[in-house]
Amino acid sequence: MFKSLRDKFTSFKHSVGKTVHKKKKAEGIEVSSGTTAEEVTDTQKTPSLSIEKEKTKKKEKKEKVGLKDKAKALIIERETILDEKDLDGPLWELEISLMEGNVALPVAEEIVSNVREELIGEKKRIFSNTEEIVEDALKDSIKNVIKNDGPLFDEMIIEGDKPVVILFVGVNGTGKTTTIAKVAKRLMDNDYSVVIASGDTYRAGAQEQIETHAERLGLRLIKHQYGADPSAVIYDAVEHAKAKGKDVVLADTAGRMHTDLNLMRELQKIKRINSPRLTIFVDEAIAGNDAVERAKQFNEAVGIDGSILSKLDADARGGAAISIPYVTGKPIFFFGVGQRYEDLIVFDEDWLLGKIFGEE
Ligand SMILES: Nc1nc2c(ncn2[C@@H]2O[C@H](COP(=O)(O)OP(=O)(O)OP(=O)(O)O)[C@@H](O)[C@H]2O)c(=O)[nH]1
Ligand SMILES: [Mg+2]
Repeated sequence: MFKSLRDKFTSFKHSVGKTVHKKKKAEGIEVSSGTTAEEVTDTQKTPSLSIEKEKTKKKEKKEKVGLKDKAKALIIERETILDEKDLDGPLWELEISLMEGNVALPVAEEIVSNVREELIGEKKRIFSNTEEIVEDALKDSIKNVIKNDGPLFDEMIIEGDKPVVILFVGVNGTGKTTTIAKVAKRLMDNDYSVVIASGDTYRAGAQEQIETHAERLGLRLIKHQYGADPSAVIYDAVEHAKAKGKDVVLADTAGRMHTDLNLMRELQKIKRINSPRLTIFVDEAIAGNDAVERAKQFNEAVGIDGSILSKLDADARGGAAISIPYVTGKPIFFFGVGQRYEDLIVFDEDWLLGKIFGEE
């Protein structure tokens, strides 16, 4: 998980570290040549002193010059670390690396620009290690692109009028149905009552698949015949939930391409009729930039409130996790990290940053 991004960030840290080191070395030479002239002039003023006195004086001067050197070096170090020109190369490499890690172009540009801003002109950090400075800058930049100040999933369930209707949408095979089962399990573990609407009346086997999950979880499933209007199935599930005082309706839908206008209209109709509290876009992390593009298109066509990114366990790159919140302006609520019901992780900035920068 995130191995590729982690490796790329490590290489960026080394690259900046090397640049700083090189420049320090170059400017260090400048410091010693600057102090020699002063030393020579001072020594020339003391030809008549006795040898002993001369020795003591020289020692004192040496110490004085040493301190002066250090002070100068420190000032130069301030300037060394934070030079825009020096960072151009590493930042360019970073941008390429981010794109190779499946980070979408506008997101990569934003991260690079944030990192540039953080690294240049910062004087308070001069005493830290360069790689730490760079890692902090990267972390802050990523935090900046994934942050969302909206309400959390759990808050919306607690505060929403019951039944809270949640619609799951996305392209084929990305994990919608499995994710519904995972979310249902999580809600049940938190003492919410759940009804599932079998809104995929299109794909052969879809109804049996979700029925199996409902049976395993001991949940009521509302379904119609294959070919039925999904809006009507979901409507019935909502009516059932209202009648039985259930807390949450989780509505499945058939997978569809974002480019299929008719099927997108069908989702708009489902939304119009059932007014879901949340429309959640589900996609798989391994789809990388395709997932980012689809998230954007579903958001534009149907309007999403957030995403769930499945199959993070199978994704070595990780770019979609960073890109989707930025590109849609909507949060990621959960990550799917396996095929079991408990393989659902609540989105958390620190967890994500820990995975990207940690040791796995
Ligand atoms: N490794 C892994 N596999 C997952 C995850 N989520 C779902 N899957 C698997 O992905 C496959 C497709 O999952 P579904 O839930 O059927 O996907 P869907 O979006 O409902 O598919 P359609 O209904 O055909 O559009 C199944 O084999 C799931 O077990 C996950 O987080 N990690
Ligand atoms: Mg499905």
